[in-house]
Amino acid sequence: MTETTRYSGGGFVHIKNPHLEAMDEDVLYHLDLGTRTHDLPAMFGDVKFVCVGGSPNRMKAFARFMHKELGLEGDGEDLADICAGTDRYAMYRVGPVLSISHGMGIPSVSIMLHELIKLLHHAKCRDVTIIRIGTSGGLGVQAGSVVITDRAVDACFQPRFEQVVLGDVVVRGTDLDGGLVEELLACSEAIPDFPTLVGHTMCTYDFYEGQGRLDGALCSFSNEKKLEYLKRAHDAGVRNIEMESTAFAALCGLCGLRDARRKSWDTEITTYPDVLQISSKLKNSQSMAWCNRCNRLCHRLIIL
Ligand code: R2B
Repeated sequence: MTETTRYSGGGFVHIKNPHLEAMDEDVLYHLDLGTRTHDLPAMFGDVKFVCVGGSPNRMKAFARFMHKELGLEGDGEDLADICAGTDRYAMYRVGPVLSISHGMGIPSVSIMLHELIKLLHHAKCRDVTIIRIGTSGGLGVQAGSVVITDRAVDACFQPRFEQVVLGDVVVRGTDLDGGLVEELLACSEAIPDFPTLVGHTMCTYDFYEGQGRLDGALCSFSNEKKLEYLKRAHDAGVRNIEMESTAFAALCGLCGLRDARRKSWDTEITTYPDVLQISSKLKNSQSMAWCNRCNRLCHRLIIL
């Protein structure tokens, strides 16, 4: 089964679940939020940018950085974790920006995205831009490169996200916004010491065997087979490997996070091994980069 429907609803975030309307209350269990317990429109109604990434600490650091960049009052050191009542995910709000961790892998990012998308819907947010940022393994690219994902593909190099629903395999598309890819690439031209390229991102269900690693607890293939697979991936246009992109692209696309005016971005920006590049089109036209090795900002570029 392939679902190709796309919503285009005036910038609102859509949920594709007829059951929700009949429910008195929607509890966002893993975010420790709910429609009865929290005034979601008041808390989140003016959110315009959502940045999601794997690690809670990194997303906290990103929120602090955003606090400074936006010139908000205070030093940003005491930002509260909105999801503090649960230790599943961490969420910080800084002006129009939400910074949220999603953990590792498709199941974790998928749970977070279901609840985040419902949150944005209940809060009546409009024209929301969502960007996944994170580390990934580069394939045939210089270490430290930024890969702007033009296509999220599965481990068979197909642009699809497969999920078993009630015993059937449901296949969803993983389209990303080509206009945004070009825009981000153009931005990268201002930073010659920071290699940036466009390529396909391969999403796997496993970090070890699933990504051709020889050092897991199990390994069922030879080094030659590994190299042959990685070469096939490279020939298919894959330039980096991670564990969330297909679910991210499918869920965001289906729920209208790219609206009819194409304002929203669900492009991934990933890099390996030490630099996390975080770019966001903010009101001051700024973007930023975080160095995982020294745990501080070490690059900066200007977004068009
Ligand atoms: C990149 O890094 C993590 C695995 O180390 C995983 O979340 C990913 O996609």
